[in-house]
Amino acid sequence: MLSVIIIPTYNESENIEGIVRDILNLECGVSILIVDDNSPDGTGEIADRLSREFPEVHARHRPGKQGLGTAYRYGFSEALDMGATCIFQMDADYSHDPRYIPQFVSAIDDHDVVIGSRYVEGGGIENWGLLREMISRGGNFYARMCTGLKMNDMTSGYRCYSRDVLKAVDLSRISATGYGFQVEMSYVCAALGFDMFELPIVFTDRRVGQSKMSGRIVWEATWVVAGLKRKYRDLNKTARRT
Ligand SMILES: Nc1nc2c(ncn2[C@@H]2O[C@H](COP(=O)(O)OP(=O)(O)OP(=O)(O)O)[C@@H](O)[C@H]2O)c(=O)[nH]1
Ligand SMILES: [Mg+2]
Repeated sequence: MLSVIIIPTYNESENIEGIVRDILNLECGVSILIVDDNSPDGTGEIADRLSREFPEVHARHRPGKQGLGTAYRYGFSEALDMGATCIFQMDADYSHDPRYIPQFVSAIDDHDVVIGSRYVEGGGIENWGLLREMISRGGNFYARMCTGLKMNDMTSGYRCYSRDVLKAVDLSRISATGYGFQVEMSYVCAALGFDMFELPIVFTDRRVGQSKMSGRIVWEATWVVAGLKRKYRDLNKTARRT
């Protein structure tokens, strides 16, 4: 049983070392795969140093910023090649508290996908401005309307997939590069009939460093999510369960 946590990074030099050490200090036997897009602030060099220090830490480098979604797609196939049995997604910026990792690891035994959810009982958000929370809640409302899924937090980027799920999903078809990626993955997993569980998490705003959130990412998510049902109508016909 090998759990691999994928951490995509772009300019996270102030966060990456702390988050990696905090995860390893949990001593829950997970490996970490950092996917850095040639960050100008030297995050990639820190990742390389950590990979030399800890055998559980692996660093991959892409030549330039290509978006979160493609970093995850790349990380998923690398983690599958490493033989991972469960594959996490996690941000480097401390929004995703490592203390939940053991709960994810135990929940993935009983479910195909575990989503860290801010919008179920026991979950929440700390230190976000009103506008940011409105975009997130509005985005989830919109995603529920467009997809018909009942999930409360489809845009959460703190999640864990079992190996079978990522083997079943045709990753080359996932087109969203930003936030829409989380919704597109959720939709495809549900359409394939996988069992998805929302684990309550408290999400905190990034401590340091700059957000990569942009109007372009929100716009991409808006049109990608609107087209999901149509794009994947073939999957709905072949789903194992509905
Ligand atoms: N490799 C790679 N990582 C990225 C890219 N864009 C964002 N990331 C990383 O993805 C994670 C989430 O990005 P954030 O900037 O925190 O975006 P966000 O969490 O949606 O926005 P905030 O809530 O404002 O922090 C962080 O670890 C980023 O460093 C990218 O193009 N390539
Ligand atoms: Mg963030």
